[in-house]
Amino acid sequence: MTTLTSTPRADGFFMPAEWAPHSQTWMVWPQRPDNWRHNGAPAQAAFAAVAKAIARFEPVTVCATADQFHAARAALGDPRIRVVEMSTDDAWVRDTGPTFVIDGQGGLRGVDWTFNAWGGLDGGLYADWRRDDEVAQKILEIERCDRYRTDGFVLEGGSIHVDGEGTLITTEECLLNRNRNPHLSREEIEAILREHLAIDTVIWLPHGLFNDETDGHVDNFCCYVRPGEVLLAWTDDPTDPNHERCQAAMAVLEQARDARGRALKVHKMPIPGPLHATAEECAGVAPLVGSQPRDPSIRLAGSYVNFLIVNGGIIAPSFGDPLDAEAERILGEVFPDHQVVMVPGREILLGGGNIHCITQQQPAA
Ligand code: KQY
Repeated sequence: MTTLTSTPRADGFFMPAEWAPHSQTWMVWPQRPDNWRHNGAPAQAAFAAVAKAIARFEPVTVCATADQFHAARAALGDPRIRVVEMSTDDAWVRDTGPTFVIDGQGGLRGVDWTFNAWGGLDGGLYADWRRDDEVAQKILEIERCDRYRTDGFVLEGGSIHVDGEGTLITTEECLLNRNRNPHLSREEIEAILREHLAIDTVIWLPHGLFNDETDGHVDNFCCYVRPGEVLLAWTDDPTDPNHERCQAAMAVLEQARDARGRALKVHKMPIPGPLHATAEECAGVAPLVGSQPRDPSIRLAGSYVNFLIVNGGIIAPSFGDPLDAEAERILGEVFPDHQVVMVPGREILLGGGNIHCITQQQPAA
């Protein structure tokens, strides 16, 4: 397939909102033993449950390494789930996969951002990440989509959300982090986002959720639910380290105007927990030099905002927390035309993310 030297905007392509119709969702099968306990077995069961929940609404493709192809096929069962062989470093296709762009006339292409494992050698989460940096290209080859490659511009899909009407929301903690694009100013980063996603306005939240190992991805903290309305992770507890982050985000959102000149309506979503891994859960991980530390003292960045919108459904994590029912109620309220399906997310959280992080929607062309 062709690697294009123009930009999506110049060619009339844009990133649609997540609620626009999908042709399928992509996932990657987890197996990395320094991130997933017991060589990934409990995470594989959790990912399979997510894939099966999504498959009730739209087709799913799961990429698995040669080692795991047959195990994944057997565990996933459902014929609406396609399994393809692909070499990868880990399983976060939100961040390693392409950001699909459409032109509204049947055209579908992909943006292949440079991936550096959330910070490269300056706080990144593993080395090396070369196979993960190739995931977007491989997915685009499979789908016969032309590709825009941003050599020299690092970005992960989980660090952005769009409303499909010209506005993007992100965090300074991630996009302005010195371990992503230290050679670029805020204005230069905005210019690249405008060109590659065809957005006009960027809303910068100061931070993401406390202890998020991605350096504050917005998809674990705040998302659009429709144009002009966002859902923000929230705590009223002043002793919670997230309190200041929530207040700072609210201050920005209350002042913001989107690309259409609208003020935003902000819905609040309580933060579960505080959640921590148990000693037993940590003991199942096989650390390498440079792996993320896993320890019960470290608060996990659990969030109900880390859900995926699919055709007619919302696939959201539950945590066995007393707030699970409230989260399901709020999601039902803000998405009255979708069926909310809660899927256990603790095992995914132990690896550092959740359902939105392990999925990548492919919009219908
Ligand atoms: O949450 C994500 N988008 C990725 C998390 C990566 C965690 C690796 N341990």
